[in-house]
Amino acid sequence: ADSYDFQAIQDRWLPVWEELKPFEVPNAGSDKPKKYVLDMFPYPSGDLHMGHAEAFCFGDVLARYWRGRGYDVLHPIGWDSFGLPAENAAIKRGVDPREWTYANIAQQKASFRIYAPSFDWSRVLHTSDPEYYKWNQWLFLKMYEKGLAYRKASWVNWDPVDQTVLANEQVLADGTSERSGAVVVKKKLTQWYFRITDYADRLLDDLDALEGHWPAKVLNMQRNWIGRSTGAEVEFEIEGREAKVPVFTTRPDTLYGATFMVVAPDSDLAAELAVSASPEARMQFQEYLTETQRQSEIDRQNADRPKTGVFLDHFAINPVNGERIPVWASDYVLADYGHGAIMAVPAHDQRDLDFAREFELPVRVVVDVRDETGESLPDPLESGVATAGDGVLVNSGPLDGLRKAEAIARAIEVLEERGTGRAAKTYRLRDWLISRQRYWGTPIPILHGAEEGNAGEMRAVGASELPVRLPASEGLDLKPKGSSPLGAATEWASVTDAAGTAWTRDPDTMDTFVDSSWYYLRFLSSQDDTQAFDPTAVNAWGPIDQYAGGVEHAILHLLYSRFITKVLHDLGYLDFEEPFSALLNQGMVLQDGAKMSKSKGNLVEFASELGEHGADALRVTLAFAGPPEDDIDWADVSVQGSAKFLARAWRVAGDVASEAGVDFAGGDATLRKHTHQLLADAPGLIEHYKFNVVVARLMDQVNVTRKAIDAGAGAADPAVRESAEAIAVILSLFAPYTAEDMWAKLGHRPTVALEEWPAADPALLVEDEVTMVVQVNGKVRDRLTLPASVTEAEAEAAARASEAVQRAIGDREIANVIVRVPKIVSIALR
Ligand code: ANZ
Repeated sequence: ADSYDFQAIQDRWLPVWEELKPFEVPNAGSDKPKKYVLDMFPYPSGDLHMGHAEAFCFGDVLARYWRGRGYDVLHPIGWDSFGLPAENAAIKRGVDPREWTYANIAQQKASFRIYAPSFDWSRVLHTSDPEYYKWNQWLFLKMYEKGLAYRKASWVNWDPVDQTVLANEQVLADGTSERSGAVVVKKKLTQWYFRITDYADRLLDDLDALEGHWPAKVLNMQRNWIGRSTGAEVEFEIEGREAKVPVFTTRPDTLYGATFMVVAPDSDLAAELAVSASPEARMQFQEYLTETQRQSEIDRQNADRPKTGVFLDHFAINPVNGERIPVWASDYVLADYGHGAIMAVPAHDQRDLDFAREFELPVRVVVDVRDETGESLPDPLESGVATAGDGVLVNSGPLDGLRKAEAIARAIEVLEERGTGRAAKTYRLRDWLISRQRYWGTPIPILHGAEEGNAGEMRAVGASELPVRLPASEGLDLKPKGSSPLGAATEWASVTDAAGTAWTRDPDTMDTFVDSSWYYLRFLSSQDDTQAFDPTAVNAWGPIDQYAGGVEHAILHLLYSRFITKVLHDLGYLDFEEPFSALLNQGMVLQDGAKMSKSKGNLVEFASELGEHGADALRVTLAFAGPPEDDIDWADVSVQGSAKFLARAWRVAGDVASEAGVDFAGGDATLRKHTHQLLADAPGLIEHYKFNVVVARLMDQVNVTRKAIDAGAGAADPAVRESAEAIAVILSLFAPYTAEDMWAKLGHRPTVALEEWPAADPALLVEDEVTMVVQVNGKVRDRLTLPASVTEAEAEAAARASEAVQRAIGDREIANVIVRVPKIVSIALR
């Protein structure tokens, strides 16, 4: 017998598949139902690595599965090919980012070719192609028209190493840059934003429908990121200032206990109040502001830090009791949350209490909070502990005697009656900062006035003038310096319109998360130069039925895609409002418990593993290592073990001695039952991502079949063929080459990948059994083991036939029988 040789098998089938192109599906599809299965597209930073191998293996298992279940499956691939790493690598190596990027794409494509995920290659896209980013610009202009793209000057997160702004999402919890690791500082710049905050409620509320379809962890991360708080907006008058100042509070019930106000030092209000403060107060404020700007956002939110602040030399009027309260500035109040100013209630808010104790400001209890014994909690001023819990309102005029929740509602009514406040919500979510001062991205299609007559004016580039092409990098200094390298491309930047007026192009490029926020739509029309996507095709295939990718994208990419999908829905292009109906987050591939990296010297090279073991053994190893959500330690797996299993499976197919098309009915019953149980269980297991269990079941099936050949039925038994065919079909999800070769050995034509799964015959399945209790006059007399599918009549008959039951009945007459299948039969006697 010939021996299993993965290389020969790969060489045999790759050209056949490339000829057949079995995974290309037309937009129109066929009359089959449709599934759109997508893996998060790769970033071309070098060759594929083990993380890619894993992610693309799992996505491919699902794509192949749905094909086998009779669906038309769209499973495209593209490259997320703009972005900082390409540019930084290019600067380091002195090469053109374009060349570097496309060379890496070519290398990844070559690896994918061997690894053989079932992609529809006809739809391939690269976001750095003008044919793609033209539509990024189109999207930007749509957003601009709708007022969803706007420019404002604000404090931004600045990465001093990469010399670029970062979205909040790109700043890690320790205040460093996700990209460079540098400590992020604040800088005031005029930037482009997308108004994602307009969609905060929908982005939050629509998560509920994804429950059970997305990992719970991701849903929670999204919810926390949006961070909706409900409460009230209260307007405070400030003496000597015309306009009132709103504050956001979750506790309007505590208004009578507001004994001072605190303003964020870096807010416009603080700056304005400082101007009309005494010279001394103004100076102190200036110093304090400088100090504040050195603090990271994380430090400012650390409640344990000693409180600092300065008096702003102004007083506010509490709208409910007319009390005059001092206005302070302190860094624990953030400029960009709520209204950047708070009413401080030291008795019931710990940060306010710490501040009041530091600066000897009054503390007034307005909620009587008690312990379990009914004793009032000690006075916060003395104990140093603010009382935040539920209680009864005191010292609060019309709110006295109410409990917290009632008092919140009543306080809002009082404010509304007086016109000094209202119910309000606030969010942690900020608008999406999309401009970057870097070269390798989509140019923003906006022109700025460049002569006296149009200075300060902005104009959108006309749709017919798109794309605004990125100029060649030659001659541009790509090194980060705080302003975009494109500003120096003067020939590119200067535009004269038809009327002879001079304009200059916006030099910034777009955050690459714009590119990836809608790419899944472009796969339906990747070659179409007349529209971003074909709405008919997109609505026929979308939303994505199955999305797969890393949990590192739990917030940024998924939130932005959800937002842009909702915008495109509102613009009338999409029928659906959520892009990803189901999400699988795969774990990481580790080595000796640590993340693989070149610097740690523990990198397992995908290319060398692929060369040594072949695609199938790698894929089976990844699928078998554990639940796909868990991390895989490459030190603990056995690729050789997978290869041995594949060889065993392959030999079973080679040994089959019956003809293709033989009637399975007369085959060995035990083996047939085993095969049909596998066919019955595999779909549920795959749909619940239990790939490792399915591989284990395949291993078991191979062993059982081998035994039947050697010891029992023999190679000519039809049940052996039936099993081998089932193995080939299911194995094709994990080991497409081996399965294809088995399929050919079994006398079939390629490709097994399009073969529909044989149906499990219910008659051959071991039925689930249940225990049914039989009672006579309320006493349990017997327990019967019956099939779970038992009918009422069958259950009653079985109960009456029981000897124990007959003994209990004796010669008395039956008055009534109640049957609740499959649990209980209750017999009442006269
Ligand atoms: C008065 C009050 C009394 C408050 C009380 C709390 C307890 P979350 O839940 O995070 O939304 N706050 C409002 N804007 C702020 C800002 N820009 N920087 C720092 N703190 C701010 O918190 C809302 C509460 O945080 C608000 O309710 C406000 O303090 C404070 F017994 O108002 B509260």
